[in-house]
Amino acid sequence: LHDATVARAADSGANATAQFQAKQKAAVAVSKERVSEVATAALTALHEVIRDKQVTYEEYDALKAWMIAVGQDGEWPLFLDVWVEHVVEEVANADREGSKGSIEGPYYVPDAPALPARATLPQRDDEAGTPLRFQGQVRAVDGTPLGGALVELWHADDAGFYSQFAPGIPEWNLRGSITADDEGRFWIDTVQPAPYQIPTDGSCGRLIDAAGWSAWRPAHLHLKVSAPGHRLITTQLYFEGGEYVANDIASAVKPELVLAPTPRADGQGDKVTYDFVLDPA
Ligand code: MBD
Ligand code: FE
Repeated sequence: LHDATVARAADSGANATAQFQAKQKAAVAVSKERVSEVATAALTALHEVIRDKQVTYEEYDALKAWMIAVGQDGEWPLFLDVWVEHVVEEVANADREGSKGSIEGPYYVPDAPALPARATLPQRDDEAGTPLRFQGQVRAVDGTPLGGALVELWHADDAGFYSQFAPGIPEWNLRGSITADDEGRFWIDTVQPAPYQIPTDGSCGRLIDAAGWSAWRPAHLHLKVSAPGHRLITTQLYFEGGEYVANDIASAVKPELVLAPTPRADGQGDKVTYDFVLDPA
């Protein structure tokens, strides 16, 4: 099923690079001391791997060729978000008391269409997939409802493709910025996404193939939830019993983030409730 159509790296990888460059226009100010501290530690860790694994000149040249190709394919955002971001997220969110975060990944686009608390995500007339009603409430850690909270939701379609990154999908398909009601509640109608396969025809796919790894992420919803005076949380939600939940290539599943949807009374697909708890800013 999931092999029927495979996103081309040339599309999704390069689009992720362009998208990242558009939002990262200004240089980030980091002190010389900090750059030296982190860069020295990173290089020292790599030197240790070379000693420990007795890396050969052949392997060193293979690495060089591969790193050049990652850039040519535009797959640095994909590579970094799949294999590195989860540890950055772990460090960034270690002190949170509220909901668990997870990685953003390469396919977020800001300013998706604004929608009310009861909304249907933009989708095609014949959008494939089981209808899913995703509902819940946004609260502070002390339980206070956060009226007017913003719930940004984006996810892949029933074939595992993201709008604006795979070709032929309407611009804002399955992307929305939902404003919760006065009690922080929201009811969003969408469709169940499919698992996501890392493009097989690019450099990340070549690494996966060469190492004999799985190329898959479990089906997931991406979210950014925010409210004035509170820390924005970037997270993902998964589906109990779904393929790859236990072996996500991006290491981004946490037990607290696994949903268990149930059939709706009207027989029109599934529903699931998930409440978000935001830390104070
Ligand atoms: C995705 O859909 C994703 O969420 C991540 C983190 C990496 C690659 C594809
Ligand atoms: Fe994703």
